[in-house]
Amino acid sequence: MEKSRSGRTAQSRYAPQPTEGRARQRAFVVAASPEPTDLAEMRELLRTAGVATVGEVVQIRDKPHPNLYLGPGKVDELAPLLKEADANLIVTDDELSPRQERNLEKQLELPVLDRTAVILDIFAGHAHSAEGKLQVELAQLEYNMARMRGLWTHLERLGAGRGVGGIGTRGPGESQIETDRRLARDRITALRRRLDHVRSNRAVQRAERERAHLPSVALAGYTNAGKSTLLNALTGAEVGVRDRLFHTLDPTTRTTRVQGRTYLVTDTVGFIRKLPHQLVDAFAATLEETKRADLLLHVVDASAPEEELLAMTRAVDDVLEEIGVGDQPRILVLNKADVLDADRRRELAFRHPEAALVSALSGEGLDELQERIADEFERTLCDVELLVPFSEGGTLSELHDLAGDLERTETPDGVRIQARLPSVIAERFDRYAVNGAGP
Ligand SMILES: Nc1nc2c(ncn2[C@@H]2O[C@H](COP(=O)(O)OP(=O)(O)OP(=O)(O)O)[C@@H](O)[C@H]2O)c(=O)[nH]1
Ligand SMILES: [Mg+2]
Repeated sequence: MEKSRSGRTAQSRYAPQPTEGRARQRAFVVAASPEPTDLAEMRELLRTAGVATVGEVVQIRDKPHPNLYLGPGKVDELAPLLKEADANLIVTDDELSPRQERNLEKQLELPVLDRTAVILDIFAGHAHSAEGKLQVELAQLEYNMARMRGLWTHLERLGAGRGVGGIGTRGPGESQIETDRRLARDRITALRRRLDHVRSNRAVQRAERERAHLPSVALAGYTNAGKSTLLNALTGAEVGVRDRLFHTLDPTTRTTRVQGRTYLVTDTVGFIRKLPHQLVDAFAATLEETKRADLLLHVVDASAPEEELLAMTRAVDDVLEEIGVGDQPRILVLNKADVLDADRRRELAFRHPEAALVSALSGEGLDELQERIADEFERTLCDVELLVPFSEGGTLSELHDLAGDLERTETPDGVRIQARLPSVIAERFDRYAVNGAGP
């Protein structure tokens, strides 16, 4: 994880030399928080990014210090600790303002990375598809643009001090930053254009699926909750699964059959607390898959302690709200049941009576989950009576897929069909409805 931003050299002057047998990047994690926080998640993010954590400090304060993130006294205390731990990188648990970052770096003479930069770095490493890569680059550029702007205002203020807008106020720094910003803006425009192009391909695929009229389920949840494992278990897909954060970035959709009906399941990017807004924006199209689903499975890692489970659930709910899927029908899926003892199972059943307890790994609870999914769709089922001309063989086979059981009678005018279909889907067959018995 080299620090590289436009307007700076990719290799920081503090860049550590590779040392044998020791982690090359040795991070000291710091947090300013109103209450005691566990930095386990940041350690996990760093592990995913290939960085060792060699020390950590949490300062309890109502708000981060506006100039330094930590209080000045704490920063002084930190200096010897960094030396002792032989840290060559400081990582903060929150996104920093450009000013905080600059001051902290200057004072401690080590490169500083904030939470957003760490997450962006992981995304950059895990992006495989063309769309994924473009989305991550866009998020990174937007993050950097904000930093350049910060620096620019700072220089502008220096200039203004020397005489309002007169000769000598335009330092070389400023024009360099203006050039950088223009380049960054051009690149952002180019990226958006290329993303539009890539996305139109996906829109075509989606249109094909929609033509197939299949009801759809989306898996959403905290990163590492087991969404991809569940997709594989439900549909027999072979999506990559790993014990690391943000392993999946690209959406995958597969079909599965429950009680004779076919439906679609989509697995997509996971969420995290304080998810950088640049990523939410850049991944809007990917998250679209979640928005379009008829039903949401909110997958939670139930092996986490209750308090953390609630925090993760809340973080996911917040992002879902933010992207506009707040009131979609959903089922809470408590995953990783295989590692729970009897006490914890009882507690979960008591605290989350509406949730489905499953293990995507051992298969426990998956039949019940499939039934709950079927029930959700069942609730919206309505009876239809259709007359489909013989020439529309495709429509007939679609109806077989959708309805599972249906009654068909051949008449001289075509096939008469009685079936129960989800109402959203029944509407699409309106034109075949007979005698007002249709939807
Ligand atoms: N014990 C246990 N482990 C599980 C279960 N489901 C998933 N895991 C493990 O949890 C880790 C993460 O699983 P993934 O399916 O990659 O999780 P994800 O939600 O897709 O994660 P991201 O794509 O990174 O957001 C892997 O090591 C899985 O083997 C389960 O039911 N029980
Ligand atoms: Mg995944």
